[in-house]
Amino acid sequence: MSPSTPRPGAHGTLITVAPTGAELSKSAVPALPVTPEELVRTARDCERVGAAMIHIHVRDEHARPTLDLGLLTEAVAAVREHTRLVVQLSTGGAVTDPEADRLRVLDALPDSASCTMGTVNFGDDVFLNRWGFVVELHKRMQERGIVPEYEVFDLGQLTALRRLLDEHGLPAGGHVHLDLVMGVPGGMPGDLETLAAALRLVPEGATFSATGVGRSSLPVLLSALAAGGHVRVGMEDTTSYARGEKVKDNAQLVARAAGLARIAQRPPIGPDEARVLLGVAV
Ligand code: KMH
Ligand code: ZN
Repeated sequence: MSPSTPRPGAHGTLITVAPTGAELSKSAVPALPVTPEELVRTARDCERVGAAMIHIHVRDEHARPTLDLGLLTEAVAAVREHTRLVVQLSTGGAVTDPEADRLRVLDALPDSASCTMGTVNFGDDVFLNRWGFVVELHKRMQERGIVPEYEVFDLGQLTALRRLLDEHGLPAGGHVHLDLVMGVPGGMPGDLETLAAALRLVPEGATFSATGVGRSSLPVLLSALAAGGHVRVGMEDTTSYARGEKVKDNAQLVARAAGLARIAQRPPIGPDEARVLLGVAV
């Protein structure tokens, strides 16, 4: 497909939900889905109101973040059994997770997996993504037919993405999709000007979504829709719905994104269209 031909599904909006993440504690945020049952319920609720893909981090029986392969495999199977959502596993994990565990995530054989394009300060921590590690993730996903979503926390990581594609070829599925993760303390800010600057560096023919962390959630959502992009929302990224109002659940955030996408005349696409858009095998 030539870069000038719109991809199937490109006239609508792909909404990804990131329901849990690895940073928040269940005790601080009781609405956070952490058990397999809560994950499946969230996935179903979010699919019903417009999500087409789910970005999953799992928790252990103490609600602590884990990259346990058994739990990841069960989560993939459970979400597939109860929804049509494109299932994406996080290979980012928590900032403390070793590289070997993060690579092993791919053995759970999700449809898609995240692949962060470089190291970034992450609040008081460092989210480490060495070049050699990024290349290894990219190659293993190529071998296993897993479609990456390249996570971009700062503008230089878009240059790294171009280098990755030049040196190691297109990902599984043949299409490049990336997510601009904006507003992380230490990464690029979540505002219109930075989104516009990032768009100049997005590889030709690629699709993008954007995620605004914390207070940047709404400005990034609105800017991404206006720019013809896709969006990621969820409690991994924000727990505040409005000034002084906590998020009730993930579906509330998806429903708001879906409503805005409709207003923008780019209604949410379903999971089947998302598969075509991303190059995920049907
Ligand atoms: N939890 C962050 C350190 C990803 O999922 O790939 C990394 C993260 C990115 O959430
Ligand atoms: Zn994540």
